[in-house]
Amino acid sequence: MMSAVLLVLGSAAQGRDSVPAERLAARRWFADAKFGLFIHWGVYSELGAGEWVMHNRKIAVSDYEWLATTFNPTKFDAQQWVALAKRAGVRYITITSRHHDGFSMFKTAQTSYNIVDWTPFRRDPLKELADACHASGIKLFFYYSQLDWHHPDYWPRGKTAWDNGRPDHGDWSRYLAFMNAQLTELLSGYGAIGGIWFDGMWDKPDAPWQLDTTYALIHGLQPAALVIPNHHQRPRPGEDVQTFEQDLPGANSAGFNTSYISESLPLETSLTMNDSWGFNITDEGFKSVRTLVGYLVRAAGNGGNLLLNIGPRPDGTISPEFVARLDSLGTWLQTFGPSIYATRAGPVAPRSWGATTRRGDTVFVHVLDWPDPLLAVGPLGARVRSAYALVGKSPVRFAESAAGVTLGLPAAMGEPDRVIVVVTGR
Ligand code: FHN
Repeated sequence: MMSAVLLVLGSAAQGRDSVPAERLAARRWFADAKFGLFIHWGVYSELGAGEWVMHNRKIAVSDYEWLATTFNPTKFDAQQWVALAKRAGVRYITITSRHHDGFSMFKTAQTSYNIVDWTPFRRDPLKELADACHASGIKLFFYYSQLDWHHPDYWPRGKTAWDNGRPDHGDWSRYLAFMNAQLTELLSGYGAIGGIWFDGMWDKPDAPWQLDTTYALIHGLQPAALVIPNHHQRPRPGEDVQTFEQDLPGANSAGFNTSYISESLPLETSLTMNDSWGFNITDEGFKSVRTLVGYLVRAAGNGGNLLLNIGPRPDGTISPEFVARLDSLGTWLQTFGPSIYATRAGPVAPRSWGATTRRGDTVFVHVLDWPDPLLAVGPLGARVRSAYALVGKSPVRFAESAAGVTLGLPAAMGEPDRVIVVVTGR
């Protein structure tokens, strides 16, 4: 009896979320992509104190509206941004179309509070970026904040920005209609879009967000567009990727994420390159290239992507610290890309010494941190046919036992990752 009920419930749940072939293909593309560039850029960049500055400094809506009238990123050059992304080896860009401050970084008919109608800049940077991305084969995703510190209909308020002069009333259904109309614009006026990266629902997780309607709208407008929700919860029907913030899949050192890991959806980790998302002029906590390579490798070893963030300056330029690290990662990927792109999690879960990735019968053993000449990797689930160093192709000694495979490592030369290619088979 019980199993019959479960069967019925199971097929009902599947029926609600039956995924068409083009979206499944887009999910596979996403899982192959492995490396994306996150961009947080908006009016907040002007104050050089991160994207939460409006909330943190309790800036009144009227003052922030004035600040927005001065936003004029005359040095913004979409081609240069995309050229940097290309050099870095990223396969997609995810950019803030509207962050929690409620300012639209694109031309929208839903409010004049947007970069074309409200600022002296008068250009739509998302359109320019979309054109440059399409020309260079990089997919563009739009970050879209469901939380809004400016819109009067974002009511009742959630956990944030209580003291900024908004009215104590509003019409929630009008707010949802506003969001859906903006999403329609983003999915209609910018060519093929990779998907929408939602954020901010955590501000009031129990509000009637009517996600089914919004997700159906997105998938109806662009059937291959992915819905990526940063709500820090288990994925729901209609969602395509499980994303983790500042942590590898399943980890929760930042206090945001759930420990649940989807077994069917692609995974992603979003990460700041220093300690801020939006431009922060005093933040010098830049991660080293070695650390960033480690994140990329460990994300891939967990079966996920790394979405690595930059916060461009208010004039549209990108600080040299970001540029240098992206260039170094791109150089690293030129050699080590085959052990990252289009791989899936390897047979041995990430360890303190490193991680494994795999493509078909080939397992890539990534040795990030191991001082000894021998490394007991563990069972690979198949016999080893051959093993060699990815760089130089020199053979690597190996021994197999009931406990798994032990590798004789090439000497460390100070590189962030020693990659051993292990060819397996029956
Ligand atoms: O509040 C935002 C934050 O500003 C940033 O956009 C990050 C990116 O993952 N997400 C939110 C916090 O969960």
